Amino acid sequence: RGGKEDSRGALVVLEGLDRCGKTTQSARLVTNLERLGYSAELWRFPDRTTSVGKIISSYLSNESQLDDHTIHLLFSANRWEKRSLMESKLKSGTTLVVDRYSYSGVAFSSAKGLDIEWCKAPEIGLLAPDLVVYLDIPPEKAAERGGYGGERYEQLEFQKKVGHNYQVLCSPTWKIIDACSSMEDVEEQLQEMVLDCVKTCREGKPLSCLWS
Ligand code: NYM
Repeated sequence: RGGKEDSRGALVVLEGLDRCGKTTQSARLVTNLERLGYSAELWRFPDRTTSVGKIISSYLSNESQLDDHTIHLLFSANRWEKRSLMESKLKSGTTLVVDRYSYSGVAFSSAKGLDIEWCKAPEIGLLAPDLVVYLDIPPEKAAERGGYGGERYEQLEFQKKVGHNYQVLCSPTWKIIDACSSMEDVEEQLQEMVLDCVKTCREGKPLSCLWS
């Protein structure tokens, strides 16, 4: 399945606070999709492998300082530099499971006090996800999960603001999973939602752009 010229893959985005389980779940999802015979790839933003990504990584680990607007635009540029590859992968039938996307960009930067509309602007024209799954966890619970890794933003008060911003961004089309459920429950719910979405895309749902 997948790889057929006439059917495209789905753009699936996982969002949520730090330590909500996105990374584990997106990896499991890709393994499960492949096991079922679908062509699927795991992507993540920031993509720390590019030259822009390296600047972002150094900022996140507090090795460098950048103006809030500047780093916001770099996060966005890091998505733009992957846009054409993203489009060609999807068109060739590969489903992309993306660990964080534009919503992280807006939710984190606006938690620093930047205007939300300003934050959304550079994302206009990026590919719109076919499905956004929000892994919902209270910030206090996320903080208990083995502690934060010491990167910038991994602080309870900041994560509370980010959580509020996600609520502002959340549209009725988002699917929400209780991230406090067992890993297996989350995995199962996620897979069901994604298979549904993959099917809709294969049946001819057109690709669209943000912010739609
Ligand atoms: N982050 C991530 C942003 O502030 N803006 C963005 O556009 C994206 C994609 O980077 N705390 C933040 C959220 C995370 C951090 O993510 C790195 P991860 O998933 O821990 O590597």
